[in-house]
Amino acid sequence: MAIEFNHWPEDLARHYRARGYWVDLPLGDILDRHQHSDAVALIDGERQYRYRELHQAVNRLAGAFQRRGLTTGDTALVQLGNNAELCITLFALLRIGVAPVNALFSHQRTELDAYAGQIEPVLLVADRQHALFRDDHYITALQSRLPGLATVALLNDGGERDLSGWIDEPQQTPVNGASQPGEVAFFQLSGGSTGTPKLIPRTHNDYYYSIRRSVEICGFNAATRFLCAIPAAHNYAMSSPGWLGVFYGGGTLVLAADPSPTRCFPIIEQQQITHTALVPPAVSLWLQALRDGVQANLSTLTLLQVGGARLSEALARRIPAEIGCQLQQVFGMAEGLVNYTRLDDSDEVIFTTQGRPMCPDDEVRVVDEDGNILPPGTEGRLMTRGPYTFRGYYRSPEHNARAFDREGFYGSGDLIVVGEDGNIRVVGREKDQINRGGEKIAAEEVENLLLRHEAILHAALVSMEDELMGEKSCAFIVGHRPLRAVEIRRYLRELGVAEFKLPDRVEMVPDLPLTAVGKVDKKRLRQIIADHQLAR
Ligand code: J2J
Repeated sequence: MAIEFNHWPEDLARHYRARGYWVDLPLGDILDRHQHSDAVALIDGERQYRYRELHQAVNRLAGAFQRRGLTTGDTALVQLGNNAELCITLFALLRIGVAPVNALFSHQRTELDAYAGQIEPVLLVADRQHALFRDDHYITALQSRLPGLATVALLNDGGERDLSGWIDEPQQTPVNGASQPGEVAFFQLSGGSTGTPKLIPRTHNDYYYSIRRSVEICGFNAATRFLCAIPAAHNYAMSSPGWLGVFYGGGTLVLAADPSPTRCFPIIEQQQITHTALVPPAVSLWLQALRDGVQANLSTLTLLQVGGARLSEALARRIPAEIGCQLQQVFGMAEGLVNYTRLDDSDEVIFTTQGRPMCPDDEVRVVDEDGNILPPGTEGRLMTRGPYTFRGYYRSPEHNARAFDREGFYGSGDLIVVGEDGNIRVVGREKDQINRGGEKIAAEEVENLLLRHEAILHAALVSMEDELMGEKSCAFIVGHRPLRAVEIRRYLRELGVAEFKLPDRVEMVPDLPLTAVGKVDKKRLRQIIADHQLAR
């Protein structure tokens, strides 16, 4: 059975096909088109896969999954870090029509519970090296709640459920069963602004277009040697153009565990990396390392993409000057719309804007609070629809009613200004989210967890400025007794929540300021914390 999702209206779907955006090929085609190639597709530490080998590994794992009963229309919860197995698993699932949620490696019990509860997976793929999977407690707990979760594969397990063992199983069955190109290929994770993390169904057609067009704009080809050091399961790393874009173009993907200069500089030199993608805090660390005189030959690097959070103009200008490569700003979202500065744009555009939509049929509107379209050059809310922008979160009709307007435009919660040349500047945000150096925190999700603490009466999470991360989080708390930040962080850690969501600072207050309509006045709270920071 096909996975349910909100379809595009017929007339738009017809238009997207007529314009050649939707080509009705499954995403597995990205590898199939290189299946006879001896070029190196993937380098993960000491391991190296040629396209031919990668394709075979994918087929073997797809067969192993199929023999264990997985079939078209099933769903899977996958949590793997930046390694070859993540790529192999994704393609194997695509081959047999199983739609995964690719959780980030930083996610813990709370996040995985929320995703599993929504998709009711029949398969779990995880890594023994992740704290949650060091023993079987969490797996057993998940299975008792989700009786359909019959199949478990574990990286670094060594036993019968060992993922690498499954990848090595000789293929005995012909594999087939990819879902239809118009159907859901997998779920992406929303940065979120609500209590429960939302899932974004992405179809083969829409996602494949976003990859092909990204490859074209960013100039990826067989000579591209792309370093992926940001979380590979993130939409940015997968599709802008990311590692799927590298494979589409026939280039080489080099994986790294994290974007630190100590990790990445030697890899860039040894692997002759030509392209990579970072978030702004990583750029700061790279520039600092170079200023500190860290010896590194980065001369092969031609393009550095930066996205996920606001990049200051000052930092942007330092990139070509100090790293010696071109900068490309990327303003994207897992929900769809991706904007790029173009390789032949002027310095002015590249340093001061977040680029423009990649597709001529991306419709972007800037509206006021009531949804009225604003004149060009005015700051307002971003609304968008297009051939690769989703039409609804998975099983979330109420939230969708708020997130979309009547014409199917999605409101990203970003405040933007569109210049005369069409380039966008992201100037703020009206969603209740903290962007911690590209990692998104839904304030309500953390507040709900805080409210479960016996000594907490009220809680509000807001952003505060941070030189390196751009933003960090501060929790304002009304409690029965004074609570220290360490205590609160420990409490949340024990509940099982990604480390980046733990409040960086805690302020105990007698009460929370309210707006005229009785909502917590977060603007006031942000001001209070800004004043505190100034006073220090
Ligand atoms: C300011 N804010 C930005 C930017 C994203 C490519 C690149 C990034 C993402 C991503 C992605 C920004 N300047 N350059 O999926 O394919 C903020 C906005 C946006 C939100 C989306 C991709 N680039 N942002 O970051 O789903 O607020 O996707 O709405 O994680 O990040 O977050 P996410």
